[in-house]
Amino acid sequence: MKKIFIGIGSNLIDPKKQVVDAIKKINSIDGINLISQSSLYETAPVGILNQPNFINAVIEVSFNGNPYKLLTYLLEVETIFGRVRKKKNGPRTLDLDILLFNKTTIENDNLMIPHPRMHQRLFVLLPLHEIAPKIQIGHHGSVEDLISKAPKETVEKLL
Ligand code: PH2
Ligand code: MG
Ligand code: MG
Repeated sequence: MKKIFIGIGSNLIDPKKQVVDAIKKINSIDGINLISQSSLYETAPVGILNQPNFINAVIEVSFNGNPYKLLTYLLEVETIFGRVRKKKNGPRTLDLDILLFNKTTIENDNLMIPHPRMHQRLFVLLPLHEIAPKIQIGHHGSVEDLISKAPKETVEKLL
């Protein structure tokens, strides 16, 4: 089976609801089916520090199209959820990132798979590990090993 993982983040306007509703919206798209979802995690911001905490989660989906088509759908969902692109790494109502798309490697200006920073971000690795404890992240190694090497971050699993 295909292994496609999507990272979800929000830190504006009821972030928990944004994430829960986004998962429903993604699952409602023709050709995309939700296979599993992590818990929600409350995480301290990485990068720009003076912004609200995030809610993060990771989902696994099946999809019968190519990564660019999936990206197009996810950008549409971000827009529907009121995403306005102002500052790189700044606050957002919804961020949807393709983390892994089977063993596909893509490196161009519009799309990078595996996601170029996922291997060093605990707010991605911990929810990913919850639903795919054995997964490999490109040439970086296994999610387990990467968690043990990642820089410290505040990541709290919510009930
Ligand atoms: N996303 C970013 C930058 N920093 N920090 C946390 N905790 N969670 C995120 O989803 C996040 C971030 C850019 O995409
Ligand atoms: Mg992101
Ligand atoms: Mg993004």
